[in-house]
Amino acid sequence: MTDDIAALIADARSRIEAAADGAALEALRVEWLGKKGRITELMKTLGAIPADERKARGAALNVAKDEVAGLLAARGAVLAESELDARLARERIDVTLPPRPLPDGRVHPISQTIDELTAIFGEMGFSVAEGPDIEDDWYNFTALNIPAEHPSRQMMDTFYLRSAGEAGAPPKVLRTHTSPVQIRTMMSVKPPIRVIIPGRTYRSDHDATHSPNFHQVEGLVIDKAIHMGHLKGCLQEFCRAYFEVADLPLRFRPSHFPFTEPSAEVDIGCSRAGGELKLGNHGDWLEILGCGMVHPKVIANCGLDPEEWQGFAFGMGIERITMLKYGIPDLRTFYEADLRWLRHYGFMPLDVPSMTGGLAR
Ligand code: 2NM
Repeated sequence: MTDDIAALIADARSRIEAAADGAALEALRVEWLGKKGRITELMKTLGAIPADERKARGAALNVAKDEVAGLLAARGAVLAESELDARLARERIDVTLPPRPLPDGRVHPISQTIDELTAIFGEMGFSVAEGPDIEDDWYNFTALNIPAEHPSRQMMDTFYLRSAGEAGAPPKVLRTHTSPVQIRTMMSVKPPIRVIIPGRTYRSDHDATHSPNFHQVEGLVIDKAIHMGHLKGCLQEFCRAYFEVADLPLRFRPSHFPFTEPSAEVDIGCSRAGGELKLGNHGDWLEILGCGMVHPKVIANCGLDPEEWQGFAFGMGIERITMLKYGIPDLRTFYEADLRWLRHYGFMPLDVPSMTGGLAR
């Protein structure tokens, strides 16, 4: 290789290695390899030199061209990497920072409890079902084995709609429990069934401890050979997870509901010493929910064969279990939309309950 070409490459090398950024490098590419670049111009002079020198010089220029192209590419890669490093350093975010607290909005305790119930029962394989607030008499009462003369059907207790029903049909009702959704589920889903139904319910009842609209969660399991052992295990698991007391004792007392047989009411262990309620194994009891084995008539009303399918159901008031867990003393405050109350008892929107490591965080 002739000395002038070797010097050319050395010059290119030192200039390229000193290029500070992509723009400087591109200018060098044009200066050396562009249409009027230094190597290109030398190529153009080949025709004017003697034939015996031309071949060797042409080859040397091609080597120089490849060499310079290689130097440009190598420097380009180095610059791209350091530019990426600089950008990563500049745009660094600390993913361990907690989310910034929002100034105002809070999740209402009722919604929080529904999210918690969904997490606990979700872990046990339950899904969530929903249904209409305005129900047919049949779904709300008849299918549930509640007879025509039953007190819960009285105008005194139930909101009836004046003219929403078809001519001749009984008037529609605001659902008095979420059980009609269990009926709808049994009629539309092929067992096995594991659902919970949290939702708004209505009763014509208004005093310090009753609201005309309140919230319930009911659960339903239908499968082959389901028995009261499953019912007890499931509700014990739920109560201990929800109230976050690992050895919380449960007491099952015989009771009566038209839609279950046998039926039971469930108490959890507590103490009321000193006027302060404490949950746990302290000798006293607090009623918390109702449950039972779904009555064979109810199963048959839904078009299922009670000889083949059995199950259990349960129901509880969401306000009540929320008041117990979070120490909210007055039912009426749930519906007052008082922002000071919500700031005190509400939950952060990103504080979504999950069973990872237990509910307590
Ligand atoms: C309760 C208590 C006991 C219940 C039963 C049913 C159905 F549809 F399966 F028959 N739904 N909900 C039930 C049973 C509800 O609430 C205190």
